[in-house]
Amino acid sequence: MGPKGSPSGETRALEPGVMVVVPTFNEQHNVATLVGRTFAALPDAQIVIVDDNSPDGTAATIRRLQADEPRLHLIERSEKQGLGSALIDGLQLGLERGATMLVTMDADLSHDPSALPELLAAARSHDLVVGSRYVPGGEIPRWNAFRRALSRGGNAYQHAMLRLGVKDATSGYRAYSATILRRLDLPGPHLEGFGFQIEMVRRVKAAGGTVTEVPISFTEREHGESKIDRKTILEALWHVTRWGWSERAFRKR
Ligand SMILES: Nc1nc2c(ncn2[C@@H]2O[C@H](COP(=O)(O)OP(=O)(O)OP(=O)(O)O)[C@@H](O)[C@H]2O)c(=O)[nH]1
Ligand SMILES: [Mg+2]
Repeated sequence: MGPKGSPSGETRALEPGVMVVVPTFNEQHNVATLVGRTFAALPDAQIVIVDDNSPDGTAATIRRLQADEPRLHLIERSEKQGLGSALIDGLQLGLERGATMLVTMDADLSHDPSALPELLAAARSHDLVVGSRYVPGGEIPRWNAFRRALSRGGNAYQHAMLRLGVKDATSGYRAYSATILRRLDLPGPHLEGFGFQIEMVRRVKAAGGTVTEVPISFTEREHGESKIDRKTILEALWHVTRWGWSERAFRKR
């Protein structure tokens, strides 16, 4: 781990296998439930929470849970540094600890841990499995029209520009094989908002990895605030446009 944070929690006695990476910023009302449901779904997995010094005391809640839970780890970073770098730090910890499959999952219970076994089953034959709202069987029961339009619009745009062959490239509920992550040579330059998710699909495909989607039901958060903002949307929009045009220019040459 670099100077940004240090992991805590004992792992030596545990079998490396699945590491579930969960970034948190002000998720105090969600993390305990999330941790409980995740271990219920995957008793052999380990979880790493990557917290950016949440003012609401999310890290203190995790430290309390760690007291009798050796499968739970915590990376504490000194300030809010964005979703992308939080995920990278968690994935790198998982690789360092010898995990063979690495899951990323939001802390706000939008991603139902009961879908984990299905995600991991698909990850046995693919390098990246995306939990998808837009394949048959996927759904978002309680989203308002604005969020639906934003997500649909973003995915239509990434498809038009990049042709990644993934219907829900912005979904953060995923499973990666350690093999493909090692090939990506993390961290590398990366985005910080949800554009990070699109970027990771590109990186996996560019490295020769296989990608598939499994349907998920995405639940709107009940507690805490969304961190999505205009800067995040513009960052993604700008980079997708830039990647799309540079790939077109490259093909023309
Ligand atoms: N460590 C860390 N975690 C973050 C940061 N920004 C967001 N997160 C976490 O990343 C996950 C996704 O963020 P959300 O705010 O739920 O974003 P979203 O799902 O696009 O928005 P909603 O659908 O409105 O919830 C959550 O677990 C957040 O707590 C950050 O800067 N640092
Ligand atoms: Mg959310």
